[in-house]
Amino acid sequence: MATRTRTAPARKGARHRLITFEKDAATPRKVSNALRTHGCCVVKNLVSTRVMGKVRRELQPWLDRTGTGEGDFIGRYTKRVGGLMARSRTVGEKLAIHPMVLEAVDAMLLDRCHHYHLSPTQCVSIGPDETPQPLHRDDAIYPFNHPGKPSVITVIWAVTDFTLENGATQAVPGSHLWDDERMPGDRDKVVQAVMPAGSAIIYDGALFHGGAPNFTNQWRTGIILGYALGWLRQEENQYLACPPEVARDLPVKLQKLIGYQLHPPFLGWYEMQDPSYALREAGDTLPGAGELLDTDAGETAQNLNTSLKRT
Ligand SMILES: O=C(O)CCC(=O)C(=O)O
Ligand SMILES: [Fe+2]
Repeated sequence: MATRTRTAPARKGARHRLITFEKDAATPRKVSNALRTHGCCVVKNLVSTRVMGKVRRELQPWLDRTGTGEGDFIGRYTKRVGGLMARSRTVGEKLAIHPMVLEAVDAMLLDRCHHYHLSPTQCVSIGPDETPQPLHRDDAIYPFNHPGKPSVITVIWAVTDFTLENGATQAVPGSHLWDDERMPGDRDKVVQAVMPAGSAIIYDGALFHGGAPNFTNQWRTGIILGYALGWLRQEENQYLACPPEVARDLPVKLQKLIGYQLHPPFLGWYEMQDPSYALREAGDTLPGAGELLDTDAGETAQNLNTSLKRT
């Protein structure tokens, strides 16, 4: 008897949305899959309120001595403090190198670079009466066409609770797949990353998003940590923000993430050495030029070059 095969109904395009994971369900694979499909996801309570309390105490003195911004994009009722690797030990050790986040970023960026770097590090405190920030793409600082492979992954950590009323980040799920002509319009669904302190929204830098208006009388504080392909210039100048005399005391993993490491084949050298050389105490003599191009790294770069030319 002939078997009849049923034709599967045509697959509709994925309905784009902001998925929220509980901490224990948020595996790097699920997070990176959500980023590929929807461009963003929220992970709730990724660090404890105790950790966020520490972050808040470390950053409050910096916020206190910082004025509000002077433009519609950065916000006229919003305070921004950068240089976070030098200004908050807890942001560096508990947020920037959070293992789950790094594994998810690995999955998103490591097919286009040997390693990635921290790009912007910024505390964003949205004050009462702030108006919406224009929706934008964080990766617009680089001249890549959209849609394309991700070059930037951004994480915004909630230091205070993020609510609908106090300015929880707005995002347009699926917009990371749009071309360069399309801008968010009235028919596009804008969602907000409502989440308790200690949670984070993670998104592809190509996703349209922005700060939201703050209708309350409290400050909404978040921390932006962006990760960019290791051969791109970092958005924030990390070597001024976290100079060698400060970076010297940080965990090696963080030093590397800041950029104190050579990207193969020999990008970013200092004194013809790996830039971690700058973290040593200076001696009286200068080193002889290092053979920076080690064969393995050179091959990696070669493979990357070949695959990049295909994309
Ligand atoms: O603070 C926020 O919610 C978003 C800020 C942002 O996207 C930016 O300044 O690039
Ligand atoms: Fe942004």
